Amino acid sequence: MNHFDTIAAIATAMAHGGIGIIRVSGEASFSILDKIFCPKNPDKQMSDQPSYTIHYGNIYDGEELLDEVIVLLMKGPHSYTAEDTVEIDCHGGILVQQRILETVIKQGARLAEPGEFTQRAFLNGRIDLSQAEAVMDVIQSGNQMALQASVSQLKGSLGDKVRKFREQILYETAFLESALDDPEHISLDGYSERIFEVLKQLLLEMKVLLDTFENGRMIKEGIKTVILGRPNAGKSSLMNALLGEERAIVTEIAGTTRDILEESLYLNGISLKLLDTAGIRETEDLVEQIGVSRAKEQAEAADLILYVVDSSDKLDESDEKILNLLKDKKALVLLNKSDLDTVVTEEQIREKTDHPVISLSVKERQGLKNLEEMIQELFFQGKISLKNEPMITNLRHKNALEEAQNSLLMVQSSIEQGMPEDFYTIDLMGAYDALGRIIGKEMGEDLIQEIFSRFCTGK
Ligand SMILES: Nc1nc2c(ncn2[C@@H]2O[C@H](COP(=O)(O)OP(=O)(O)O)[C@@H](O)[C@H]2O)c(=O)[nH]1
Ligand SMILES: [Mg+2]
Repeated sequence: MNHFDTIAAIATAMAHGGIGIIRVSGEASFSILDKIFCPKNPDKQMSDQPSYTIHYGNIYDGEELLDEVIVLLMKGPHSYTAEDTVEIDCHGGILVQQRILETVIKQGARLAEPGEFTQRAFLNGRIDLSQAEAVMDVIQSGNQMALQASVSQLKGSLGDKVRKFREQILYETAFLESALDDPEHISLDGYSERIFEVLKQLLLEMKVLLDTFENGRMIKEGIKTVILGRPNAGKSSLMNALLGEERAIVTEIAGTTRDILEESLYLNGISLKLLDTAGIRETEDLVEQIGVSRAKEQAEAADLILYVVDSSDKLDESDEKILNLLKDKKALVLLNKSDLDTVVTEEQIREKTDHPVISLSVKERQGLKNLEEMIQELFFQGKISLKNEPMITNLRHKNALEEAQNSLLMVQSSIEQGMPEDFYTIDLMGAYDALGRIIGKEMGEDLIQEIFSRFCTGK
């Protein structure tokens, strides 16, 4: 257990609300409370009270009554920070919270840095760094799936997996080292073949984990969904229909949308970053030309393309160009305006592309539900079941995991090239250290500081 000074901060949002919470953590938190808190029964000393008890009373700054509060006592190590912690629940005014905080500080606490409570939980060994980072992700989760992924990481699913990898690597390194030190008693005969298999299995598991990153990123940031199509196909109408509001201008004039419009959409537990674009066609209009080239750029970076076709109008060379943009992409072809006499059939599209085709009428609100289900299906096989499987949602973790992967690949190639065994250990340790950074081992203090500084105050 480390010994730190006592810190304090307002933990609730800096706005007027029902309740405000001032959080105090560190060795002096109970004694500070005794100096400013007068319980209903004035004979009670807070420092003598058992952990996990709640007490009613008043907070004073000297003689001045500040507020009527209840206080929560949590003794270390069974608290968020693993230190003695006090939470003062006061009325949720900004001024009253600030006054109480000032009083706490006057009595010897220091104002906490952003993320410092969580940092202490980490430094005191209650949680690893991946869990600490998950705290922030939980707070910032914008959709149900992101929340599930963050909570799973908070519970330690990623850290457990990483520790398992590390244990295996350490075991092999230790074995190698002892064999090299004591060749008379420990034989390395056949070891290269054996460790090669171990590495193969490890690399496979790492790949499975790395492959979750794309989904993880999309869950966290939203699936970048670009609506493409010829002018007047109904792209802006689709955008509006999905959003449930008249966000984009819709007219029967081709070339209405020229710039990219971006909106977030929350769909059955997942988030879409929805982009409406200018219709793709050959045009003399300069502004429209820019719009078209922007649409193409967006299409390249898209996670998903919704290609809207006006099925009442026959396909032309612009459609061929768009179909080209869909190659190697996740895409759905939407045959819109099914309420009109249609000339483009599903079969016709299927001859040109393997992407799923849906007939719909945005105007009549027909087929939209089907579209939403298809999107779910396309990305998450329709299921939202990542409750216990660890997932990578954080770029820092991804980079560390890739570094570990590369180091293990180096070991494999040393084996293949018939290098002596002592060559393996450096890269094994490289992988071990890289993995360690995910959970906050083998990491410089400045980097750790950097990570926690992105937190909010009071957390
Ligand atoms: N009949 C019919 N008209 C539609 C449908 N969807 C869009 N439209 C009309 O098609 C025209 C062009 O729509 P808009 O959304 O601006 O197309 P965009 O150029 O692709 O953005 C407008 O007059 C819309 O009302 C549909 O499903 N059926
Ligand atoms: Mg439009």
